[in-house]
Amino acid sequence: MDKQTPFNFDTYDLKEELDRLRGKVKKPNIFIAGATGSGKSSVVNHVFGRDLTKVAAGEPVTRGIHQFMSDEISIVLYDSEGYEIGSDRQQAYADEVIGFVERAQTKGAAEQIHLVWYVINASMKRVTPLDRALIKQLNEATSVAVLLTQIDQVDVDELTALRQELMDVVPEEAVFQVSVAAELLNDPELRAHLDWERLVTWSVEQLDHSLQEGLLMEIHAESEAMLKLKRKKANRIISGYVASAGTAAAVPLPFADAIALTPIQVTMSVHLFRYWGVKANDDMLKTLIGSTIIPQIGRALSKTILLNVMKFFPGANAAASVINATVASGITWAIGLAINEVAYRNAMDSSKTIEQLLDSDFGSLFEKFMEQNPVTKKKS
Ligand SMILES: Nc1nc2c(ncn2[C@@H]2O[C@H](COP(=O)(O)OP(=O)(O)O)[C@@H](O)[C@H]2O)c(=O)[nH]1
Ligand SMILES: [Mg+2]
Repeated sequence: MDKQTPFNFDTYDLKEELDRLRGKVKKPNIFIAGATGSGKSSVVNHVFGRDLTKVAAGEPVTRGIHQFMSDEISIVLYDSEGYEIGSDRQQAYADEVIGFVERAQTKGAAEQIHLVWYVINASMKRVTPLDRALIKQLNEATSVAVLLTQIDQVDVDELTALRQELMDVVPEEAVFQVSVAAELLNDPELRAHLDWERLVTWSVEQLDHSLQEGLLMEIHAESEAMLKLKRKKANRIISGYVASAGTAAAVPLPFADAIALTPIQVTMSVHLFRYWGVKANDDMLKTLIGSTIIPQIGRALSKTILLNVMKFFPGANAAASVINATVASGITWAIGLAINEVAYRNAMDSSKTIEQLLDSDFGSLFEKFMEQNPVTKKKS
């Protein structure tokens, strides 16, 4: 067994690690189509919690289509200038949009349009033949969600009629009725008629696994359903690190007050904090890991768990202070799940800060996940 160079937390370059992570997240390309005033910007504001077209720099990619991207944003947004319904410009718009999307689909995976949100203002009370033709064409090129917006302006019959007009255009599950009107959003009963959450879930599922994380990071998740989706999808991030911890054969295992984290685990922790949008600067993240996570893992590992783990794994040799890949994987898994759960709780209930939650909950969660973890369980 090769011994790794001992990991020195103090000289760990968190900033470099963050830059590397940022560069690695693959960004889904999302195209927002629809008439001027249909509610495109309002949709973006609501789903992402901010107007990404103001935060990011916009570049025209065709006459009427702008691309919005930024190092700080994990999706790329394409907003189209739209057209006045019924104007001559509508056909030109349709040609421009379909031309752009079809061209993009001939390029590499990173440049393709992964998702189209086609916005129709429900209060216009019609789906134009041009809309129908364009949606059909787009749907042959990529995944298209049709958003019926401003539904606070229509009644049930009008909404049903609109859905009827879309029946032969897209599958029913790709039609979403939404509104940003406060009287609907703030009333639990009325809110249940809005498809915001279904839109996000559906959109995430349309994407390749490698692109889902980027979208989930940008989602303005408030509701329990969204936060649970985010928690569940983090498992994929964690398993990536578990796999690399498993290949990093022998890991020096320090005892007692020493540091029980490997670079892989620190990077995973930072990655998860980022994924959850934990608002903390880089130094603060590092301090958090150093002051709350590391000591708790050290304590937990030096207790019974470590003894149990070692009983199950002859490869874990206390005398040599070395653990084998299987144990390393198990520890990585438990750290990942514990951080994920803490971040989830923090998002659910903001009355406690992330520091407080790490202090109060991380240790017991880590122990719980160590006991439950699939790696250690399989062998015992
Ligand atoms: N009542 C109502 N008005 C909305 C809703 N969404 C957008 N609007 C209004 O419709 C207008 C156009 O919206 P905007 O998002 O700018 O559309 P865009 O031109 O497609 O980007 C604005 O005055 C919005 O305030 C909604 O759900 N309900
Ligand atoms: Mg707009």
